[in-house]
Amino acid sequence: MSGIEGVKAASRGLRGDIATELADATTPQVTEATYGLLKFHGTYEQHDRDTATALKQAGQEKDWQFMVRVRIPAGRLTAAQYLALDDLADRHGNGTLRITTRQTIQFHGIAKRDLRETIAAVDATLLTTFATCGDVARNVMATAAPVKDGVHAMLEESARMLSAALLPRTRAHHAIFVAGEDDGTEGEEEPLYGATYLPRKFKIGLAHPADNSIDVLANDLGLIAEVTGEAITGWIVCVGGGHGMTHNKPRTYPRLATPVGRVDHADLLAAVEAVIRLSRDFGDRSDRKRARLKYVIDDMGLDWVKDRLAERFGRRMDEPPALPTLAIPDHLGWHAQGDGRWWLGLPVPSGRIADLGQVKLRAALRPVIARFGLSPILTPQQDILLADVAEADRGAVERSLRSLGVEFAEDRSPLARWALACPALPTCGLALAEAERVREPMIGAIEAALARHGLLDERISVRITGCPNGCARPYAGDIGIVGRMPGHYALHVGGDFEGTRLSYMLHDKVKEAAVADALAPLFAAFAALRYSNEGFGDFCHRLGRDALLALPGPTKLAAD
Ligand code: SRM
Ligand code: SF4
Repeated sequence: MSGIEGVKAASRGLRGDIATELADATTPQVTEATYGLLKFHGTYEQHDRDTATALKQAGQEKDWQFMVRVRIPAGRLTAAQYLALDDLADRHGNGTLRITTRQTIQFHGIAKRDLRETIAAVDATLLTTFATCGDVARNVMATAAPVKDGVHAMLEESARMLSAALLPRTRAHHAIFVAGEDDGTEGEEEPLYGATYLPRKFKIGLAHPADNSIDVLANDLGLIAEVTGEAITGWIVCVGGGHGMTHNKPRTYPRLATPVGRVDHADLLAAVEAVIRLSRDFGDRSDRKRARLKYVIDDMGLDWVKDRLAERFGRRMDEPPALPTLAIPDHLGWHAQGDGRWWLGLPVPSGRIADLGQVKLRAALRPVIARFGLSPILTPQQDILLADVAEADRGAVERSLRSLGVEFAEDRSPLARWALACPALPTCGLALAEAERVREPMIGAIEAALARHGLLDERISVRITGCPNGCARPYAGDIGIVGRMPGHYALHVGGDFEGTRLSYMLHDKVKEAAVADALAPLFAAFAALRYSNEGFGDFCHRLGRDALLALPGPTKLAAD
């Protein structure tokens, strides 16, 4: 068993020594066991990696700090919740809110002494940080589009229902972070999770076939709605998705979820619990690198999985139909909701809501959301939708945002609009290279390469991560740029925009400044040889790695 299994078992329902350690003002850090348990409560201990070396040389402590993540099913916030979170970013955080690729908000830079108060303040908004990290079912994703029809209402409602139903039963979170003390109990029973919770994180996403913006097949459990008229009548159950892998360790790999069944809408929760129990019972608890459900599926085979699922569901699920065609609509810009109101989708580079130079996005969002009573929705593309804008207010909303330099979708190229980048340095302890901080120059260089071939208006997705864990889902989409070592990236191509095919690695260890050069010959070939309406990822898939490598182009891309 890996070390954290013992910590979980002895934790009295995720209490451990958290309360005592948070109350200890003599150190800015926590112990390893408490670090592991705190994740379940929604926070990671980190340090500022930019200053670490200088502080060490000066014989000083690292700048220890915490990241806090909020659980926001389907990315839905009320105006009041958004404003409360915005306030916290100044009160205890680093002055930014960061929209994540799973439709949540993260705060960075929180000191240990402020951790309890920060988490309590989030919980006071009727959101929670509980079960956003750790070995449990995380934030439940669903399409962000606030279309006012029966199907979208059911998607949102299902995400909220699952999110609430899958929260662990322990009262530890409330006791420690809201009431402010360990209640001393031995721990409550966890009917779904059991005493040691899951072997690993567990991710759930709900998609409409016409809107796979959540990348449904990247989830441990992806559910695709079966739509009949104005209602969702059933779900295709797809299991075993995930992106995490380790460079040079082929026993770890990204995988798309596989359809294993179909259930009626009324059985949604029972089906989800059955899949969670499958992961709970068979995930590898000795090796956290191979503990995700995807490895159980591949190691044991689909027939075995269906049998084990039937035992946990109470009967066999219906055989799944062929996967429907999945599409990804553009949620940015102005869209009619269908109830006389509008939503405005704004691009947020890397999801970082901040005031940067002339672009004062954070300062602009606050008054607009408050004055017009807008409902913010966070998207899996790290963007924000401002919903419920009255027709008469559209001009005023736009003017107010523009006055503080906010960029609209039409101000950015399609490439920039669809690009994702994970936080990486300086906060992520696992980052091997930069991501968020090189997003703009990298996108700029790729835009220039596209422009040379008349491709600037192409809808191409680029996903940049600082390491192979895949937090910006780099192995789906058209182009994946994956941190390999400082200043160097593995370049992946050949996935598809719709998230239904994984990419392959074209080049390893490409220098940061050479990423656009490595793509340039591909763009030239794409412009000359593509089929009409063929996407860039589809083109790279059709030609294949060998043909792409044979294209004339720069030869010196990689590190020495
Ligand atoms: Fe992630 C770990 C950030 C979505 C796969 N992820 C981390 C940590 C907590 C680093 C750590 O363990 O010390 C990162 C915190 C960095 C920081 O400074 O904030 C981190 N992951 C993120 C976010 C914020 C990226 C973003 O750009 O928005 C996303 C938060 C989602 C949320 O709100 O819940 C985020 N992470 C993802 C996704 C995408 C998804 O789920 O759709 C993936 C790929 C899918 C998957 O799970 O396989 C992902 N994160 C990982 C992994 C690899 C897991 C694996 O099975 O190997 C790790 C490393 C780990 O768990 O050991 C990781
Ligand atoms: Fe950190 Fe790697 Fe995730 Fe980026 S992909 S946030 S570097 S763990």
